Amino acid sequence: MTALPDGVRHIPGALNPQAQAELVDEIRAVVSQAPLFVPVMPRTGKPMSVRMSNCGPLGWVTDKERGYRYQATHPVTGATWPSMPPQLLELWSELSGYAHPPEACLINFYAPETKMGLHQDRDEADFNAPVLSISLGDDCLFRIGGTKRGGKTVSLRLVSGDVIVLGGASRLAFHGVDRIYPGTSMLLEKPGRINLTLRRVTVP
Ligand code: MD3
Ligand code: FE
Repeated sequence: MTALPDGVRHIPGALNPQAQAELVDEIRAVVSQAPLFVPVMPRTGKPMSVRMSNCGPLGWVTDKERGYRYQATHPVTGATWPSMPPQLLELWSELSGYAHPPEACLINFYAPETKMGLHQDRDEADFNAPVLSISLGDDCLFRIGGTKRGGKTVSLRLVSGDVIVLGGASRLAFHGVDRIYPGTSMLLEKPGRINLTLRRVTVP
């Protein structure tokens, strides 16, 4: 039994199967308006393996020239992001412990071979707000460490319906996704995983 780093709260089964299915329908509707795009690394232009979209007033995007940032419009269509489904706003008010609404919901889609390397999330102006993550579809192996690269890390299997809230000391922790376990969930039509991260971007 390994303890999670300070500030990490894991809520297994926070969403029941019906709530998960409803959320997947909402995300499908979002992605039909705001198609998944291929994020690329700043400067090198190297594509990441995860596919992304967003909903809410702001969305996280990245490209070769301008790098990581939040903006109000889709990088390909130029349209403003679809609004955030009410279910997500409710979950945030129940679980975040933060008095102001989230501004961005980043949608990460992981096909079976996808990984996400260890990184910190520091493109937001407000680090006092936690990040709330929702897992849907296949299980994954998630890893989180401390605020310095190369420190000790702990691994955690995240299952569809799980929520993790990353606040306090963990808000600037290094974290990543080492692997997806295809075929562990029947929620999605195809193997893969969706992760939603709700974030406050600006200081209220
Ligand atoms: C720990 N997403 O979008 S969610 C990301 O499963 C990201 O898609 C992963 O890392 C995913 O940036 C992990 C869990 C998570 C999200 C944000 C964090 C963990 C975090 C911010 C700070 C510390
Ligand atoms: Fe992250």
